[in-house]
Amino acid sequence: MATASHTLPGAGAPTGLLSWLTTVDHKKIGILYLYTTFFFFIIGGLEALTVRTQLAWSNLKFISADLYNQVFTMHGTTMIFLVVVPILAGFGNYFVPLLIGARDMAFPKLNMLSYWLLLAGGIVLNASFLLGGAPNAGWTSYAPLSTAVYSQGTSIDFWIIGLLLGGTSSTLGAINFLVTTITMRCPGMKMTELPMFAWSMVVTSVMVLFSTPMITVALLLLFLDRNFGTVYFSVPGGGDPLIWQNLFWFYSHPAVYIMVLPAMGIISEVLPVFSRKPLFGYQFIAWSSVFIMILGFSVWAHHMFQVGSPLQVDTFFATASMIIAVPTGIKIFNWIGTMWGGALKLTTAMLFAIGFIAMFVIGGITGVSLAIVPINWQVHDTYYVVGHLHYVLFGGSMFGIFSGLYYWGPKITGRKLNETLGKWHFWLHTLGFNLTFFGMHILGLLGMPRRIYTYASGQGWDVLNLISTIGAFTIAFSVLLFIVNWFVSLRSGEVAGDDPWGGATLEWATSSPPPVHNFDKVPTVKGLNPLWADAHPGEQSHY
Ligand code: HEM
Ligand SMILES: [Cu+2]
Repeated sequence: MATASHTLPGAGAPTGLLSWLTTVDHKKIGILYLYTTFFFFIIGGLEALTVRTQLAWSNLKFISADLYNQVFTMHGTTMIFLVVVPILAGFGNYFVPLLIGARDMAFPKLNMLSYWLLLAGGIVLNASFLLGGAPNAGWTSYAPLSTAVYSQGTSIDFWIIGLLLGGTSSTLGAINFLVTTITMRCPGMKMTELPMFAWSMVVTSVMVLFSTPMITVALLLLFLDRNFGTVYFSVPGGGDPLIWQNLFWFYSHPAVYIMVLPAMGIISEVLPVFSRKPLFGYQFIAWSSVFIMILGFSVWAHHMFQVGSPLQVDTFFATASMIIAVPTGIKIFNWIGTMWGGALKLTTAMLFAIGFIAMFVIGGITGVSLAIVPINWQVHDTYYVVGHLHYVLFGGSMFGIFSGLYYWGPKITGRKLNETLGKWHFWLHTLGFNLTFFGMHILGLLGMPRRIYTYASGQGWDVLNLISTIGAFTIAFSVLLFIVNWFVSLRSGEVAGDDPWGGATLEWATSSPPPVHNFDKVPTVKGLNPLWADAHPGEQSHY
């Protein structure tokens, strides 16, 4: 970054290590978030490759069973708590103030603290590998498996402390996003006319504030059980392990939306720009997020159909889980409506946005099937679930994140990414993704349990597993292309200029990268697409 910045706007801003360590500028904090979380994405990806190598064929012993448990636990934990949740906060940090025409976040120092807490959480979690063994009870760490009786040593304590740090980081971040959007919008911007990404960060932040306390409580109780002799989760002591499951999922189901709503916000910015049309059905997309937020709090027990709840309880959660597909469907139709009849420009950012829709629909459909109790009983804890969750979190969130990196990367670095390499990345990524995860649904139906270390031959599982492993290495190769592209473009990519894509929102009204104070003159806006209205005065009329 430093090498090229002197030729680009935004020079004059202090650089050097100290400036990064002490920064309270939302853009620099955003960059720190993005680089840190991408680094964890690489770690989580290497863990995934390890898991896939171990599972490539029956009866392999690539790593020991004990290490396998640590690696798959750290893979899931890392991808969720150190990659997808915080990378979206990183985008939020960089872009929410720019999108709403503000000079910074409301609480810059709190913002800095959020970042450092996240980094501390990541270090604690990963340090466990060197300090007696990494967490090994799965990313859900169900009690009683995770209690001191069954998990001796300190690995689960590292998990608890790491997650508490990450949770505090995301709570502070949520407060900051809410106060920033409520109090610091530029003149003329109504709360109900926020750019969709900023809106999605508002809704997400409300979810974070209501859900994170639940996992915080669960983690603290587990810590007490493990270290101070309490018995919250111990049946012989009069406790109940289901308390863990309820508290954990009361956070972790909403967390699915915490991980996907901002990604939906990103593609809601990208699709209109490359369709050359305003976002179709803005109000529908905006309010369906709120509907998802509310319903998202009443579906958690669809992860617990096995625990022997009364029929009425299961019916309630099954129904609520199916209803939540409706607002999601509304969004999908409106995105298609945005593209319909548009002058589509299939840039890499646009391809990833379209890929998001296609993959997320598959994940949504398998999700609805999992909400049907008898099906759930059949495929619970099998690879069907692993297939489903990756279509949602990888096909959804990660595709949205890559779309955002190609779309907003030029704003951050001042240079465009190479589109040819970008397209190679997209197609290999999508091919590899489907090779890796589609067959998992079939493996699940064939009875392959999730989280197993190895399996016997002759069950019809070998070939599908081999294909999945080949797919995983294909994804890894495509991500390598992205990394090369990013660093090469940083040095010698085409200079982006203020508005390389003909965007409609305020971040494109300032230089790339923006100056420290973002806007020389705080803009005044009217309507949903301020720059678009300037550039195409007539075209706003059909909106
Ligand atoms: C290269 C890409 C990836 C590959 C090849 C991959 C592969 C896998 C595999 C094989 C498992 C099952 C492990 C087992 O049950 O033994 C797994 C679990 C999981 N993965 Fe991934 N994954 C990838 C990316 C991601 C991403 C991007 C996310 C999240 C955003 C994610 C989240 C999870 C979670 C939450 C689990 C569950 C872990 C558990 O059962 O406790 N993965 N992954
Ligand atoms: Cu759920």
